[in-house]
Amino acid sequence: MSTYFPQISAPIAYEGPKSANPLAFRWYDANRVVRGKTMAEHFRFSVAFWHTFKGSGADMFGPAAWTREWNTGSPMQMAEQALRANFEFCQKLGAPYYCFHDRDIAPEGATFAESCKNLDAIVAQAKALQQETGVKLLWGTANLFSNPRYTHGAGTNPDVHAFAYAAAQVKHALEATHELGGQNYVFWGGREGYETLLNTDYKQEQEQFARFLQLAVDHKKKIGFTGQFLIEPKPKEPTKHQYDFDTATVLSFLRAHGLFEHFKINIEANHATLAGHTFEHELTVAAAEGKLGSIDANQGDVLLGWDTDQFPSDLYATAAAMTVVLQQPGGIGSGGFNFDAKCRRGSNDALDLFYAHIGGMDAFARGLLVADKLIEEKALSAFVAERYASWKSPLGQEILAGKSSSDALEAWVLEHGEPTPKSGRQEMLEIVRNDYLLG
Ligand code: XLS
Ligand code: NI
Ligand code: NI
Repeated sequence: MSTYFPQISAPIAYEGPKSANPLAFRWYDANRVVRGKTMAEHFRFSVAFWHTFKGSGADMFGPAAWTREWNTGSPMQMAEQALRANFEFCQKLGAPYYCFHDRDIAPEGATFAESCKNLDAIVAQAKALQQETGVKLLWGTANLFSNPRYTHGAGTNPDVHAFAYAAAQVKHALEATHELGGQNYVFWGGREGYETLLNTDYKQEQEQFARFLQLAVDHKKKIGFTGQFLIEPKPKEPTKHQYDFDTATVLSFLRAHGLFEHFKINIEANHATLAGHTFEHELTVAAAEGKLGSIDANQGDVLLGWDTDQFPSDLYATAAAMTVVLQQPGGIGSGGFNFDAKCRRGSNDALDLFYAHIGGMDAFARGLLVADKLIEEKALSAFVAERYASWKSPLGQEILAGKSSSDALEAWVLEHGEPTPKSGRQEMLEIVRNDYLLG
């Protein structure tokens, strides 16, 4: 195999918290067992092909700023080289999975047929490389947002021609994912939303979108794809208002259209904050319904309001996230932690890709250890359980069992008078949390 990362001669090793080597793990020890599972099993870390191998450092104010050795030659040569770089990178990093969009692993052709042909050729090579390296596909997806044909959306496009094109593209991307043994397939509604209601039939677009997803559900069954379908909410960007706004919105949409059983949620940290929530909030909403399917592990910047897709380094956020994941039966299940994240424009060296992923994996591993201890010692949960203890009383049990009535509650209040608010002890709990994070 050719070498795109000659600076890294051996797989990144676990050296422990005292290590001074930035090219080593301090916390992520793949074989360490936590709550009956190895760290590798808890996380199922994945490299996002688009950022890591197609990212160029370009932004709104400047073009590509990075030179990547695999980005030379014809579009198909570049695709083959980037693919090889991906497998070399995953192996050296120790990431067991990768994720892709159809159009970032293979170039768009002059016609739909040519695009399919390009994708099939790359999929055949990816299959061989997966076998050779043992690196697997966490999920595939279709890019339904970059090409100008999707300017007004894909499944929600006012032109049925564009809808049909998008459906055909999803069919092919799903088949590619199936061929590669992908464990999930993701729907991120890149331009499924609107810029202005002046030209938009909201109800019509909602119905179209449900049909779009149903077509994929039907095709999944037809080809025997047993992977999990995931929807990735995001409130805005690129459109002003996107239909998959947040987890609660998506779950309600799925219920309303008879699609609930077919999908779980892929939660991206930066999308959560764009929606005005925390990462932990979105994970909690999904897990409450057993719908936390997978995670796009990144973070935003509190001083910038957009999807900056930074690598995760905030230990408060990773510890909170892992507390939710650990408490969902089966944890992340057949999903994983995909680094949908990119280096800053100034981090222009291919080595930065290693630092970025190592830092992200360590941030989550450390979060896992903190969460494990918090849960084990009931550091927060004992307080929460006590806070709700009155619901265990006969009155609480009757209400929850649906055996109470407004009349009965009125009589009860007349007899018992005023409730007394107890302290929620937020500041005390923040001290406890800090003890665990720093301890
Ligand atoms: C964009 C999304 C995208 C999805 C996959 O903001 O995060 O990268 O994860 O289409
Ligand atoms: Ni994402
Ligand atoms: Ni994103």
